[in-house]
Amino acid sequence: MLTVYSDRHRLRDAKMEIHGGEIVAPFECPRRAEIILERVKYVGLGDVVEPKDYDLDPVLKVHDAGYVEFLSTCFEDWRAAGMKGEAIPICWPGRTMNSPHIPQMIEGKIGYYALASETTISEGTWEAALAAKDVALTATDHVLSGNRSAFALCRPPGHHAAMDQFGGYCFLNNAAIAAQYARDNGAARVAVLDIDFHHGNGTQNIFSRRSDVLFLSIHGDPSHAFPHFLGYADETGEGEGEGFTVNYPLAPGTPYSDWKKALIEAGDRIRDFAADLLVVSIGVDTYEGDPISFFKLTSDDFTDCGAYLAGLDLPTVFVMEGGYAVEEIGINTVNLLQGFDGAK
Ligand code: B3N
Ligand code: ZN
Repeated sequence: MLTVYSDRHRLRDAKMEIHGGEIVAPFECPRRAEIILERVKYVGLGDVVEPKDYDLDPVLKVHDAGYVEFLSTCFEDWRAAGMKGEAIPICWPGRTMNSPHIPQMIEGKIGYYALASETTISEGTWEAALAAKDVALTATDHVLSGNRSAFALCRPPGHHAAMDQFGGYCFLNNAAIAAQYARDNGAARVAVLDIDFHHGNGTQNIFSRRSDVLFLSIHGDPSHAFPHFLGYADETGEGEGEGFTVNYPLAPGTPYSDWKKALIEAGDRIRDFAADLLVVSIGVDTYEGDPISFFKLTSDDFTDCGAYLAGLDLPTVFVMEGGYAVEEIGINTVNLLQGFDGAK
């Protein structure tokens, strides 16, 4: 399988995250992508290529223009306002302030465009996010041109990024950008299967009113896990998109045997939908040793999952999302991709 990788991901190197009332080192760090790349090369998964450059058009098909402008200028504006650290939201239009106004002051603006406060915008974040979308689009082009699969080794991840909100370590929604690009370049029906531990709230937000993109997510029950407010089983899509969003929230401690039942149900839905192309948001924070999650998948389970996905027999783009057991992230990610390749 081809891997698309850019070392520009290193430009996203935040120094802080808020967790447990403390400022801690970010779980989402450059080493994650480097370890995955090392494993890709070590096992000889296939060629590794640099991404091509794409402009902002594919981004603006799924993200709000004001949001994109905000992301591109946020860090500069933050510093210009005299702030010394990384840009971080501290105030939102919460449930009692459902306001359409976008403040001019950067502290208000970042609150408007944020869905959570653990994720800062640091110097270089925008450039790294742009490179990640190029990685996803290059992998998608590879599949659209007739190849069976490609692995987009994206970093920063994307699936929490909504039309106009960042958070959960995500800025641009790489999987959604890839799915929309596939729609615009020949695929009439696209399925996005999100197997990261966390619900893909951003991808759901982007496609929930659409019937041409089926979104399915298997994740930690949001009543116990981030992103807390989306990912419940009763969210099934809206308007024309009713029935095209499918959520499988699973309990703390879920082992692979139960997780796979949800995977098989999701696979059946993808078959019924008759997708032309599959985008897999691949997160390996479902691993039993992940420091911020609560499923119990083993390294071998990822191989089995990859083999199952191959059985769906669809052109498939794998887009990297989460996974924080850094020492095992390469083995787990590449096991899944090898499982897919091995089931040819
Ligand atoms: O959910 C957390 C979190 C939970 C447990 C932690 N421990 C036990 C150290 C630490 C953090 N933080 C909120 C931000 C999570 C963002 C998740 C990003 C992701 O992987 N999305 O797929
Ligand atoms: Zn995750």
